[in-house]
Amino acid sequence: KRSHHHSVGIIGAPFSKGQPRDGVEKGPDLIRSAGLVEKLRAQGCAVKDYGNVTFEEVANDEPIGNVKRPRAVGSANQRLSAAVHAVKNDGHTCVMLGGDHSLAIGSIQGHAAAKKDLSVVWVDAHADINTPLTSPTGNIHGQPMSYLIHELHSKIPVLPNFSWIKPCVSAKDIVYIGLRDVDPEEHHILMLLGIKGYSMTEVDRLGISKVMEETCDYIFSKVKKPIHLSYDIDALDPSISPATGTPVVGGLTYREGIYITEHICQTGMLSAVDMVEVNPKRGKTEDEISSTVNTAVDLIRGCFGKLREGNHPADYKMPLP
Ligand code: Z70
Ligand code: MN
Ligand code: MN
Ligand code: MN
Repeated sequence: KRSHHHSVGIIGAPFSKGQPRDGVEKGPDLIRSAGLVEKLRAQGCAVKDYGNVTFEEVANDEPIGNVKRPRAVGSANQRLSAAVHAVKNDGHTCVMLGGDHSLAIGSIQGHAAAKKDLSVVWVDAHADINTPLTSPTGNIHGQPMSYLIHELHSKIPVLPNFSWIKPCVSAKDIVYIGLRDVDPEEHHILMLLGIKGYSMTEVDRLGISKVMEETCDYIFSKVKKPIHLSYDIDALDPSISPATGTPVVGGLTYREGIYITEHICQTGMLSAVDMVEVNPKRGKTEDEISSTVNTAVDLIRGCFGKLREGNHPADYKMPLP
């Protein structure tokens, strides 16, 4: 199988107000500083960097119930959604660099505005499917899926700056991989809606190759919908990616993490990627930070054709003596 030409549009979202720890807004520029654009070009991608979305300052963003900073999160995601929509309309596979995982609201919404009927592969230690009423923390990065799923629409209260959001994903078009820290209320929602998921237990039981084979059989069982891959760096084990807000032991290995991207790439249906929750301020040493950031870069490279067996250009000519 020949690697095809990838056209990549990168959009940075330096936003942290979906959770309490600062530093995660440094993610986009740090991932760029590790050579993302250059490395993608070196592997044969056409890359356009759209820069970072700018976010408005929101004064008096008081909680609604226990939901923290709803106005800032709603506004930031509305802007991100427009940016992602534009990247998709330009014909690129969109790479959204976060920022915290609340940004999946805008990323998936903007993607869905350009491409009807998406499937979502959510790679994360967490399910991020709390509703505003089930959330134990009020942090919106633990809730983005709840705003996006048709079947949960009736459970979502009105929030300021959230009225532009229209549910755009069906429960049957979602697959989780890497789960190991799921709240009881979230587990109930996953069971109620029959959402497909491979926790770390299933990764252990089946192996990552079977997990990915089954994932793609499942999402392509009716029609081949474009894939939105939402990758939380905390899906990986903290021994590889410690610089993140809520590291959870027992995560994916580097190789399992990369295998997911290689497999999704070879479907030819990858349409948008989120790489979120890289937080340099949570790294205890420079090595912890660079390991986390370089892993994020490698995961994105895996999404766009980099193979561990090696690659070469289709028109490569041997040098002659
Ligand atoms: C918890 C909540 C979460 C990431 C923590 C945690 C959610 N379920 N997501 N870290 N990336 O607050 O809803
Ligand atoms: Mn997450
Ligand atoms: Mn997570
Ligand atoms: Mn490909």
